[in-house]
Amino acid sequence: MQLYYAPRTISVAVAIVLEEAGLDYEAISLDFAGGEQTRPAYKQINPKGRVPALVVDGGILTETGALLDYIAAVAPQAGLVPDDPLMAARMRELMYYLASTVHVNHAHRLRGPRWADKKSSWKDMKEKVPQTMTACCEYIVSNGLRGPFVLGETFSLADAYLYVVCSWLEGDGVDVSAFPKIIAFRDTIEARASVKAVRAAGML
Ligand SMILES: N[C@@H](CCC(=O)N[C@@H](CS)C(=O)NCC(=O)O)C(=O)O
Repeated sequence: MQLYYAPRTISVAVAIVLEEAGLDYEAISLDFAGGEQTRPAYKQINPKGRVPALVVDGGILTETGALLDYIAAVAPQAGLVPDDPLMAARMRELMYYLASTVHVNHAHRLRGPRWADKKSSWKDMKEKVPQTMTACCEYIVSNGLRGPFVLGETFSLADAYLYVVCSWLEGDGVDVSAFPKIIAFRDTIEARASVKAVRAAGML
């Protein structure tokens, strides 16, 4: 497999899960500062101009949640999705929330031109990010993160996803000290060999 990624982006969740699954992969870093994700060569890989993209036997996959589910399915021995349907749905409940709400709120800090043309609108959107991301943290600690892992005692796909999102919080202006459960969660995930491996590779 080949993983197209950029350091510290959501694509790193895919690298963490590939490590957890014990699968071989080649990590290909894109130069976001140089706009490599917007160039025609990369748009042939992912027409959306985003990371991650994962080249697998049979095609190219995009969307973080879909990639994580694919990896879990091809490496069932890693036990990354719970067998219990309700717990599996709980895991995806948080993953869909991260994709559809939290990541989108975060993107308002740097990607204002996606939604508005006026610079004053970008400034307004950016200023709102600490508030929206703090509200997301409040929801997550009350309803999404059981502790120590998302689902309680067992690591699952949602932990890798949430971990990368939580690595953005200081940059998004969230007072993380107000969320000791998130600090404890980050410490728990940080200690995993998978995270140490991607950090050593310069992805985090
Ligand atoms: N819904 C997509 C979002 C992917 C996404 O927006 N990735 C960001 C990095 S965190 C990106 O590639 N941004 C590049 C850009 O906006 O130009 C997913 O979950 O995979």
